[in-house]
Amino acid sequence: MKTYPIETFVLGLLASFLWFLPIHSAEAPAESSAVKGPSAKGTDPQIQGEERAILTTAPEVPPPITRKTPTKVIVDLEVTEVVKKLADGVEYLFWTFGGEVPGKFIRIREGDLVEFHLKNSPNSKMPHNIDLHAVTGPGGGAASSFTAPGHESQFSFKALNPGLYVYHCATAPVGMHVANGMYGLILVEPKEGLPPVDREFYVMQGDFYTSGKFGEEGLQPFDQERAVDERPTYVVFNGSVNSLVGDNALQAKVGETVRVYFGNGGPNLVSSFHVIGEIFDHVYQEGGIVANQRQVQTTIVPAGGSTIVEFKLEVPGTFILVDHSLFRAFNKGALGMLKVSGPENLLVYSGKEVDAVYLGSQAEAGAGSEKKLASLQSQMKEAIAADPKIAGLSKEMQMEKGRRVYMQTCFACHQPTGMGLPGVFPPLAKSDYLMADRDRSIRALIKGLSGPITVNGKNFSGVMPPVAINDDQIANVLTYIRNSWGNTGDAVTIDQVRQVRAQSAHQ
Ligand code: HEC
Ligand SMILES: [Cu+2]
Repeated sequence: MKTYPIETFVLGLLASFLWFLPIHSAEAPAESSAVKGPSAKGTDPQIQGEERAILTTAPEVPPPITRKTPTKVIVDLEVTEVVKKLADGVEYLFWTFGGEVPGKFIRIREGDLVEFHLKNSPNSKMPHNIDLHAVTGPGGGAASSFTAPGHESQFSFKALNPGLYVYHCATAPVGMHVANGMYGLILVEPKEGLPPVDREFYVMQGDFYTSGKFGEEGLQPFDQERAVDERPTYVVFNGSVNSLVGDNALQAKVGETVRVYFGNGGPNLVSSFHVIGEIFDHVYQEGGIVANQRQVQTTIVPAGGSTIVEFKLEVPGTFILVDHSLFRAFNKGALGMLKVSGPENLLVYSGKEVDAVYLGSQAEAGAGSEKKLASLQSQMKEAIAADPKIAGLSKEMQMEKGRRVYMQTCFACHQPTGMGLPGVFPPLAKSDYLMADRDRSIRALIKGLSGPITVNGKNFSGVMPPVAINDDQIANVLTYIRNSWGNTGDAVTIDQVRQVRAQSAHQ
């Protein structure tokens, strides 16, 4: 913490120093030296014609390239700094290539000459640039593309090497620009193309560092200390928790072969990419262009790296994409879904999908809850306008928020149904112990609970550790469990939680 202001100062100096360089060179009559080379500009006889790259937003991928000859491809990419959803109720100021995280997917062909136009929105506060790992040249284009807000830079490169490459911002402080979402993928198709498949998807992982804990609501600032310590609050696919869950799930059909272009923006973590219930038929390890592995369960994807996986879908159901470092998947957001429709194949799979169904419904309850909350929020606005008596609605809102806390923090032990596990985790559904004493439950969440207790006539002697949630979340989750699964009770207020916290601090 103490070094933070000094560091900011130094980085600030560095950034303001860099800032001036390109503005001056942009005023010079000639283009910067990086784009002058004969291989990049002008007279390559093989380059025929000119086209504009189709850029797509994840999980979409531009169509395969059918051209048999190299051409000049113009890429237009705008950097914007935008507040968007990081998780339900949580917002973050993302820095983006093209308005979304990850940045636009760029697809070109080996041998193409790329004329890159990087624009930085006039609304941006920071200068930005781009380092494409597909570029052969100093900084991967970074020095030639440094762009102040309201400016545009242009540089060209020849795509010498096929492969799936990460691009990212490389402006100081680089870690922070990447941590704010400045990365994407560029596919350089080999001359002979990639084998045809039925569907292609674009999924990219990234770690995020916020001052507030996971799920803490509101606009969350970037946390430098957590980033340096490599302790992310969020690890997500495609820029937000639940970006590939529920209605946003990837869709495919039985019998199809899918290809996933998977990137890892980092800035810190290495991903153990896995699809629960599937085996990758082919892996193009580290995003190279050779399908060099078969029958892979989990493939490692370095920060600033990528992989291509292909698998055929034999059975219907929901398949869960995860970083198999599992707390990231279940506690930090690195979880997505592929929904496969079509006829059952009982010869391949009997249908007892314990894992898939369990995880699926858990995550879907989260997504459903988000929608309900949005509709309740707008209802509440209307209700306030029409009638000041909003007590009922606000309790319902608390319950929805509480359901989210429950699905993130409590369900693993007490089960999504609130039924607990006999002899191990006591039930919350119709629990006489829970409903008998509100303040005792508040205390249990603040301080933890251990030792023998009796719930509905059954004895439990386990340990519940104190849960890492704030007073608001405690009030909401207790309101939820005290009004679910057959329980009926009052809303628990944040003031009641604060009182108990103050009392127990004196004990
Ligand atoms: C790591 C597992 C675990 C997690 C996570 C957990 N609990 Fe518990 N909980 C327990 C255990 C074990 C007990 C019983 C402790 C004892 O025997 O004294 C318990 C007891 C309780 C009780 C009192 C007993 C009852 O059935 O009424 C309540 C209420 C409760 N938990 C609520 C929650 C809530 C709300 C959350 C999430 C914010 C939560 N728990 C998260 C394990 C857990
Ligand atoms: Cu940047």
